[in-house]
Amino acid sequence: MTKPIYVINGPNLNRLGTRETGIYGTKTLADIEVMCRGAAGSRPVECRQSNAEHQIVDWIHEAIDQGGGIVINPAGLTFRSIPILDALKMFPGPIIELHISNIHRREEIYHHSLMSKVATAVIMGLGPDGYPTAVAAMVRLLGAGEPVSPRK
Ligand code: DHK
Repeated sequence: MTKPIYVINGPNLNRLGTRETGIYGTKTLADIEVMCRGAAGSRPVECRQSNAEHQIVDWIHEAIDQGGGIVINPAGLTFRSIPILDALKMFPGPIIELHISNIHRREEIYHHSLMSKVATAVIMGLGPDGYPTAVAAMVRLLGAGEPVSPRK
């Protein structure tokens, strides 16, 4: 069975479409899920969103057991969550950290991601289009065989 790509979204991203549309655009999370499934082609995709840190940790554990790769936008937890960082450290496959906005052009509180040090790659500033871009890159990283991860 082909291992799925986990697309995990953090707090407040369930409000996409109406949330600060000047920064995050007008696409909803449902729109983004359709874009991710299109970019994944035949590879299965698990799309999840939670405002709860523990739930995101649990989904990363699920991906450790069943997933091939993780595309994650931890949103506001990017800069604070050591539990999410610790969970990602245990994931054996490629990880793409994703932000809709370019966090380096935002306020100082958004500048220092805790996650980038364990990510295979970081994509930011492409708006909602960053999601299918990340999924397509993950499909290539996973290729047909074993995940290729410089993290090893
Ligand atoms: C989303 C958020 O919710 C913010 O807390 C981050 C990120 C930026 C994004 O650009 O996707 O800082």
